[in-house]
Amino acid sequence: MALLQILRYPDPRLHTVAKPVASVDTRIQTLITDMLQTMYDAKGIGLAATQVDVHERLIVMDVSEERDQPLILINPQLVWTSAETHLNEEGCLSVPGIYDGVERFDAVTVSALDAQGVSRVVESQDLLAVCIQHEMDHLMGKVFVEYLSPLKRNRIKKKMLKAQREEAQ
Ligand code: K1U
Ligand code: ZN
Repeated sequence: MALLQILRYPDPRLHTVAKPVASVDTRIQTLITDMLQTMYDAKGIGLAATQVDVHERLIVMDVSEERDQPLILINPQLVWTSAETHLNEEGCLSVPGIYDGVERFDAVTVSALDAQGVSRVVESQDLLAVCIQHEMDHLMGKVFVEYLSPLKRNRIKKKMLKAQREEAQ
């Protein structure tokens, strides 16, 4: 197992569009193990491969209280979205310390492969639905701050760059 480095906004690699996973092999299974460890260590509820600089369509999540219900989505596709949307408070491990509201579908259904390469359909609502939409955005190279106003986004960008400069000293 290994802890992976999480890219920090505004790293341009976060805007890379991920390619489909070609084969669910031992390389992908090792990546899943490492991404889960990285997500749990960072106290996140989700992590997209994009955030660890791997540009393939893979997401790990766990929204359970006990942190014992990992969910793996490989090559996820949205197959249904609810008519209703809500503004939800979101955070991001690539934008530490920043939380803001994003409008998301209340419920979504995705089809994806699981960690064994078996095709599954996952129905979600509430926090899991929000997390799936947030992580699928990462796979398209989109970070949640891009839903915010240019003014807020620029402030966040400056704050992140300042924190990264201070950390490097
Ligand atoms: O993708 C990521 O960076 C992980 C992100 C997922 C996420 C959190 C909240 C809403 C949508 C997506 C996080 O895990 S941020 C940290 C966190 O644990 C958290 C923050 C706010 C609410 C719940 C959890
Ligand atoms: Zn994120």
